[in-house]
Amino acid sequence: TKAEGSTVFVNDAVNTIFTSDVADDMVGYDISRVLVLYTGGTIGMQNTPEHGYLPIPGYLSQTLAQMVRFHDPNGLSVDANQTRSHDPEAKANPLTNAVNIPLRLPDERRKGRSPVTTNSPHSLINGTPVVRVRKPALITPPSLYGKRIRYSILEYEPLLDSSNMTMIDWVKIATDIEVNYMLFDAFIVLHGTDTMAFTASALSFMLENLGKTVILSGSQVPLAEVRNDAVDNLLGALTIAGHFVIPEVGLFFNNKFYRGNRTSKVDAVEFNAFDSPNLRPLVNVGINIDVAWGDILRPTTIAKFRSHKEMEASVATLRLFPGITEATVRAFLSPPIKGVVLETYGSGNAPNNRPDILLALKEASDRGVVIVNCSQCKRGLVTDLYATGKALLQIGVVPGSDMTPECALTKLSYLLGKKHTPTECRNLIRRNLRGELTVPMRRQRFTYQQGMQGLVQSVMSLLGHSGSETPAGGETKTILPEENLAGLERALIPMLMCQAARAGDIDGLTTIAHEYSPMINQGDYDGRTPLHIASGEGQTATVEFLLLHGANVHLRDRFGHSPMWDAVRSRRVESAKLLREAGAHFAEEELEAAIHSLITAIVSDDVDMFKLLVESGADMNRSVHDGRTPLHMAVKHGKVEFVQYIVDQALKAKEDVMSP
Ligand code: ASN
Repeated sequence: TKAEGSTVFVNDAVNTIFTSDVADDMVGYDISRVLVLYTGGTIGMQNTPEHGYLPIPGYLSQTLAQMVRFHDPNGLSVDANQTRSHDPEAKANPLTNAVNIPLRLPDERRKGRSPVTTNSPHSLINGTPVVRVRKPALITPPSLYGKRIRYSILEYEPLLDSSNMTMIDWVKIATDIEVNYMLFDAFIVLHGTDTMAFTASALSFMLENLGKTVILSGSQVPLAEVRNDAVDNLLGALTIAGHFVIPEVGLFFNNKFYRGNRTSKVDAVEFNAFDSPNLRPLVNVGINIDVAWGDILRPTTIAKFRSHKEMEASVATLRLFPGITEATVRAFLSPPIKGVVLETYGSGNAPNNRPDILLALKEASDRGVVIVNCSQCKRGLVTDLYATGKALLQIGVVPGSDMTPECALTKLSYLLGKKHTPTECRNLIRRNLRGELTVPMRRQRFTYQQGMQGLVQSVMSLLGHSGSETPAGGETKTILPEENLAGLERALIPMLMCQAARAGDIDGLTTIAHEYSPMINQGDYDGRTPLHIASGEGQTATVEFLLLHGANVHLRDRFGHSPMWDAVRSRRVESAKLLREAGAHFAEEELEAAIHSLITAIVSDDVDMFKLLVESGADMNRSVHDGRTPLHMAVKHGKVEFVQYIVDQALKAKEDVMSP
C-alpha cells in the first residue's frame, strides 16, 4: 500500500513568487505573509523576583528582531522593494529595523493602543468596524526551500497567562483573524499551553469555512531562558505557516503539528506537552517535513470564510467517580446550564445500578440540557457495547465518539451559541464538523485502491511496460515495484487531473477524485492546480466540482497567481463569481497588479473588464506610482462611463459603512 504521509519538500502550489505581467518594477520573489497574534503564555514570559513568571509587553518582538533566525536585516531590502517602493510608509523603520505593513484592528481594540498610523477611514468586515493600521514586520532568512516569511506580531493587551483566558478571548482571536484574513497567507496564535487545547478546539469551530492555515503554539520554557523550546516551536510554526496551505486550526508543539481539536495538554514539565491520542499528527517536522495530506481537511461546500462570535458560556464538564452523589450530579445539571460534557468510564460507561443518577440525567435531558458522553480514557471512543453505556444512550445522552473533553465542551458552546435547538445540537454533536471525531466507516485515509491501479497499469502498458504476471508473447517484461508505482502516481495523477480540468472532463475527474482526492490540490510543474486551470478555462461546472471535492481557492502558482486571478484575466465571469462565493480573494500582490489592469481597462475602454476586476475585489482607491488613482485616469481621458461607475461604487461603499 501507499505510504500514508508523503514527503513534501515544498509545495509549489503554495509558492508566492510573483512576476507581474502589468507592473514592470516588481521582481520575482518568494515571500509568505503571516500574522502572529501574541496572546501571552510562557513563551514571552520573564521570571520576576516578586511574582514568578509573568508575560512582559514588548519583550517577544524586541528579542525576535535581534535573532537572525527570526529576522534577517538583509531581507529588508528585498522586502521593501517588492512591497511598494513608491509607498513611503513601507520603508524600513531604522528604530525597529522592520518594515511597516498594513493590518486591520477592530475599532474598539484600538483604544489605548498606539497604532503607527491610521490612514484610511473605518470600514466594516463582516459587521466588525475596523481601522487599517501599520505595524512593523520582521522577515526570516530564506528557508531551505528559498522562501522568506514576513510576519507581523500583534501583541495583545494585556498579555495573559492562558489560565486567565475566557471565551471572550477566543472571540477576540477569531475576530482578529477574520478582519485580517485577506491580508495574510496564514496565522499563528502564540498562546499559553495551559488552555491551548481549549482555544484550538474552540477556534476550529468558530472559524467557519477556513481556507488558510491557523497554528497555535507556545512553549514550556520562555524564550528568555538560554535553553528553551520557544525557538523550535516558533520557527516550526512559521515554517509550516509559510510553506503550506493547511486549511485547519492546528497546534504545533515539539516538532508535531496536530489537528487542534484533537489535542490535550498531557505533560506539565516535558517539552512534549501535547498529545492527539485519536489522530496521528498532520505534520511531522524532522529532517524532512512530512505532511499527511490524506488526513488534511478538504472543503466540500462552496462558502466564504467567516468567524462565528457567539459562544454559550453556560456549559460544564462533569467527571464521574465511583460514589458520586445525586446532589453533585443535580447541581451540575441545574439551570442556567444548557450543555454538559459527562466524562464517563472506559468506552462510555456509567453506573446502571444508580437510578438516582440516571433519573437526574434523564430529567435534565428532557428539560433540554444537551449532555455529551466522553470517555475519561485518552484513547478510544464511546460505544454502546456495554449495558452501562447503553443506559445513557436510552435517556438521551449523546455519544461523543472519540472527541476530547476539551473539544466536546467547546463544540457544545459553539452549537448552543448558534441558537440551535437541543435536538439540532444533539444531531450536530454526533456529526463530524471539523475532523474532531471519528465517524466509523468514513475513513479519510489515503489508501491505495484497486481501481486506480488498473489505470496506472494500463498507462504503463501503453508505454510498453507491464507487470511480470502478464507476459505477452513470452517476452521478459519490466516489473514495476510498488514504490515506483507510487512515484508514478505522484507524477501522473496531478497531470491527469489538470488535463481533465482543462477539458471540463467531470467524469474523468470523478474517477480520479474518488481514489485520489488528497491530491486534488497538487499542481503541475508550474504549481498550477486543477482549480487554476478550470478557472482560467472558464469550465464553471468543473470549478464547482473541484470546490466541492476539496480544492483550495488560496493556492498560488509559481507566478503568484490565484485561481481567481486566472478566471478574471480570462474574463470568466461565472467562474470568478463561483470562486468568490467559495471565499476567494485577490492576494496582496494581485491587488497591486490589479490597479494596473484597472487603468489599462480605462485607457482601452474595456468596461466589462473594469467591472469584473472591481467585483472581484480590485481596490479602485489604490494608486499607481505617481499617486494617480483610476478616477484620475478616467477623468484625464474623459471616460464618463468609468467616472460614473467609480463614483457610484464609492457611494455604495459609503452607504454600506453607514448602515449597521
Ligand atoms: N501558565 C502558562 C500558560 O498557559 C503555561 C505555558 O504557557 N507553558 O500561559
